[in-house]
Amino acid sequence: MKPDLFEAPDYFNIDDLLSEEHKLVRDAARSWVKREISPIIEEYAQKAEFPKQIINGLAEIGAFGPYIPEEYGGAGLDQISYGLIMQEIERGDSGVRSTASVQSSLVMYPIWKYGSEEQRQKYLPKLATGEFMGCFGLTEPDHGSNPGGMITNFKDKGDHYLLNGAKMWISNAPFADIAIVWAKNEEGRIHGLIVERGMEGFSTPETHNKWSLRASSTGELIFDNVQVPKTNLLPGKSGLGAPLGCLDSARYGIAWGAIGAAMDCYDTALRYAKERIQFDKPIAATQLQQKKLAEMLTEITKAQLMALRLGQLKNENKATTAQISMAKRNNVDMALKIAREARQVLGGMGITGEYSIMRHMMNLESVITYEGTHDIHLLITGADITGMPAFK
Ligand code: TGC
Ligand code: FAD
Repeated sequence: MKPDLFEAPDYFNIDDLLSEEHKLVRDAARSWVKREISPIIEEYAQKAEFPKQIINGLAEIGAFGPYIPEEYGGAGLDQISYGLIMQEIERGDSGVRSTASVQSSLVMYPIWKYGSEEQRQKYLPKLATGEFMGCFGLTEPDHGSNPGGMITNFKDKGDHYLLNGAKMWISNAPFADIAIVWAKNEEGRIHGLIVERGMEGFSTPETHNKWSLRASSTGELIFDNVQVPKTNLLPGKSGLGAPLGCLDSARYGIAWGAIGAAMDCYDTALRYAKERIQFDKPIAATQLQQKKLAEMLTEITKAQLMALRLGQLKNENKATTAQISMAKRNNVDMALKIAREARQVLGGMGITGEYSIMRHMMNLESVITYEGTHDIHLLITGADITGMPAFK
């Protein structure tokens, strides 16, 4: 792969709106990605393997629980810092950002928000350092966009719960130490359970043959009469709103992360267009390539402003689910379109692993599907503006 010469576009001087802390956190993540991710990521994506050696580094840049309070081992940062970290990691690879998103927003967040004090003390500090890795099981083979229909269930057996069912498409599942599993009780009410690796009847087979997020490890969660201690139920919240609340946090991070992938594609295409000579001049001097590059930068700038404003609203606890959906949908779609355009700027070279663009493009096909598909986010916006949900 080519050396990482990334220079971040900031056409509207958005850096001027960031605090010194934001810039320090962002720059630390940016240098780490250049040093630790860029040199290895193509190889790991090609061999479809998660580079486990980066876990310590992710913890060191604050990617595991950036906004979790320091008393629980988190970095105690604000929501804009969280977004900036996700942006920088996804600039390297969406699959690596997935690992950080899941650990922070889908594992640490529910333990922090819905867990008991004992659960917080037991799990959060170890999740923050990466000593424990987690995954989040909501999706099932027959219930993806409609998680409320889930059939995974648990029964009260007096001194423990008995868990049965299966989850699929679960990021980090094959190596996770713990899983936050969403299941229905005997009354059909959804609860979160902390399931630990090693519990009898719990297995996590890996999902192979992915053309997307190849550097992220995806798997199933299978529960065959798993005895879960009663102390492992998250007591603070039940109902579908509990997992959906976690998704708000993760989707917010993706709205920032996708900008990172888009910036990398734009920057690569711009550099290539200036250097590539055809018909005795750089292709950057042609109107058609300039149209592509100018439109990419315009869309990146709009997405940056949307993410920053959403971050301000999140910091004030004012961001709504529908606003988060709009930003996730817009920014991932923007990134995928830019990846496709940028790939064309590179001609044949664009399909090779010498450059990051094709990997970003394939990754973004997952990002536009997980955490709520492109269609589902449009329907969330539609429901919000009309008051008439059209899901069912
Ligand atoms: P609906 O009737 O709308 O809502 C059910 C209950 O939930 C409440 N609620 C929320 N609460 C908190 N936060 C939110 N964002 C909430 N959205 C809804 C709602 O008020 C209601 O509460 P109550 O008390 O009245 O019961 O539910 P619905 O069944 O009609 O579904 C709505 C829909 C389609 C929007 C929802 O199911 C949805 O978002 N579906 C998409 C599923 C999804 O996003 N799955 C993601 C799985 S995790 C993943 O992909 C991780 S990838 C990680 C990585 O690698 O980065
Ligand atoms: P479906 O729900 O079957 O949707 C198929 C198509 O139908 C989509 O285009 C959808 O938009 C459309 N559709 C569905 N309902 C409607 C409707 N009402 N109106 C119009 N169109 C509709 N899940 C987890 O729980 N944890 C994870 O860690 C996780 N990681 C993932 C990692 C990867 C790589 C991938 C690909 C997925 C992951 N997921 C995870 C699952 C992901 O959240 C689901 O794939 C996603 O929610 C969509 O569900 P589905 O694949 O079953 O598609």
